[in-house]
Amino acid sequence: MTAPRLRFAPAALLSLCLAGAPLAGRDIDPAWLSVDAGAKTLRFQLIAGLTGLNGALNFNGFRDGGLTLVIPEGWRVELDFRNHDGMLPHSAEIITPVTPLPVQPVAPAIARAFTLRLEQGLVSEATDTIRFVAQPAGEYLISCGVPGHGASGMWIRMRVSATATAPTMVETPVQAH
Ligand SMILES: [Cu+2]
Repeated sequence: MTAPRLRFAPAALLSLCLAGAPLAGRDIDPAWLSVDAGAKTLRFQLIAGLTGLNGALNFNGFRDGGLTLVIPEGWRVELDFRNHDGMLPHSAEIITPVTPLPVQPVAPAIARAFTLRLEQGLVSEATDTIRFVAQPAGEYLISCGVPGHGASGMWIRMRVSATATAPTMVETPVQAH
C-alpha cells in the first residue's frame, strides 16, 4: 500500500515548489488514492466540502465533474467518505450520468454504492465507508444525495475502464449546468 504513495510523492513536492503556494485544494492530492495492485483493490478518500468552492458543495475541492476517478473494471473499491464541511450535511452515491442531475436521491448505479443517511446527509466530520466492485465498465457520477446538492454541482466523475491497468485521478472539464 505504501509503494504507490512513495512513487507519487516527488511529483507532489515539485508541484508545490513550482506553484509557490498550495492551490487551496484545487490540485489533485496523490494521498487521496491508495492502491494495492496485487489485490486489485483501491481506497479513495472522498472528502465532502474539502474547500469553500461552490459554497462547499464539492468533493475533494472539485465540482461539476472536474475530477474523474478512473478504476480498472473488476477492482474492489473502498470509498472512505468524510464530511469536511463545518456547516452542511452531505452524503454520496454512485449514480448513472443524467442531465439534469436529480434533485433527490436515486437508486445507486452499483449495488451498495451509497453512504448512510443518503438523503439527510452525514453531519460535519462524520464518516462512512462504501465498498463495492467496480463493474460494469462505463461512466458514473459520485454525487451528493442531499436534495439539491448534486444538481448544484456537488458531483465528480467515476470511470470504470475495461482497458485501464491502474487506478488514476484526472482533472476533467467542468460541465456547465
Ligand atoms: Cu451535499
